[in-house]
Amino acid sequence: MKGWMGKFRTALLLGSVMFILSACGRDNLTALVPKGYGAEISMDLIILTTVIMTGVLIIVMILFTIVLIRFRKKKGDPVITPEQVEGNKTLEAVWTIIPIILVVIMAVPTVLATFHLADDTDAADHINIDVTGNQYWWHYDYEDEEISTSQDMYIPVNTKVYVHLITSDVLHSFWVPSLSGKLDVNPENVNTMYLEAYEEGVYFGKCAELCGPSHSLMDFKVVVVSEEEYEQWVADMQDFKSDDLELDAVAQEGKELFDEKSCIGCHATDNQNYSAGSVPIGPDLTSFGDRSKFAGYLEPTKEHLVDWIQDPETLKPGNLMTGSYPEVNDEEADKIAEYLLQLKPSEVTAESKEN
Ligand code: HEC
Ligand SMILES: [Cu+2]
Repeated sequence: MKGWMGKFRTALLLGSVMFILSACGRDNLTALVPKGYGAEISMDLIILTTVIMTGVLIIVMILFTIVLIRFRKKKGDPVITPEQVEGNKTLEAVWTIIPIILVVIMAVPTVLATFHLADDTDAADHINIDVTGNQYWWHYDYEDEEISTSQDMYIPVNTKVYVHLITSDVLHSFWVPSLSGKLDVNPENVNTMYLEAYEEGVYFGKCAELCGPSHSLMDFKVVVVSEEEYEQWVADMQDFKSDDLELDAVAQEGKELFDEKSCIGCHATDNQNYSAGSVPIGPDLTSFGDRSKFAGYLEPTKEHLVDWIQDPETLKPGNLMTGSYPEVNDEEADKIAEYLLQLKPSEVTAESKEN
């Protein structure tokens, strides 16, 4: 009785965990609902392998059940030793060749797709973004457009966008599950792949390589906008000058404090074009007021921002901003926050695309 109860409890526990976890999948954060070319190809491969593996499982289970039922020893049957088939050449050949064929059926399309998605021969005709992974944030340099931004990446819909990945520190991995497969971000060699999104919207990106204590907070967004919106966004970013902003007195003080507290040493607030290989020490804040999230996961509210400026360590352990600037009191943090939230170069924002 006790054993039975134990099993029942385990089943109940596993069942509820499955039920709860099944609600964890987020729209635009799942490879199982592809919204882009690379993700679609991955999905086809997932289906192919799942069908083959399920087929094998079903066939084996059917044969197993038949054998169990047909060749059972019934009451009164004599005890016999069944015919031994060890070393039977035909059997050995069959169960070696069939799996090899199955593996080939799965491997050939997988390898072809891998090369196909890594083919960058037409990159010069498309948008090219140099992506740098940093502990624990992402930076983007748009090559031809000569603009830079961090955390939220803007791309046009139904267009090939090449991303050239490199890291400034440790290994990371760039993954936007709904749009494409993941690709390692290494310190020396640039890895290239492309994104092609089919629908406008905000897609969730993740760092998929354990890179330190705040690895799980190294999230980013890909904001997919229409062709016209993209052009608008690029033009807005190119034209933006934080000195041209009409700031009220509080924000103006915030801007001055941003200099005084040496924030400016690590954060750009005007569109910069970083020469290849030289990336800023901290996220580019040119379009900070348009962010969907900051520090990877925080809602861009004034309260969060004040907390962040005063104590980033608690919010993101191990981040590289902690302890690098003089103390900022409540009032000062408030002013700086006021200023940063007004850095809004464009009407085209993640917010306008959120579904
Ligand atoms: C030593 C360089 C350095 C200094 C100085 C510095 N920061 Fe940072 N800051 C960083 C780094 C690195 C990050 C990225 C942290 C992360 O997300 O892991 C960051 C993140 C931020 C972010 C979030 C950006 C985003 O979009 O995710 C804000 C806002 C910010 N810093 C404001 C400030 C302010 C205000 C000051 C001055 C009081 C300051 N920083 C001083 C390096 C610095
Ligand atoms: Cu990472």
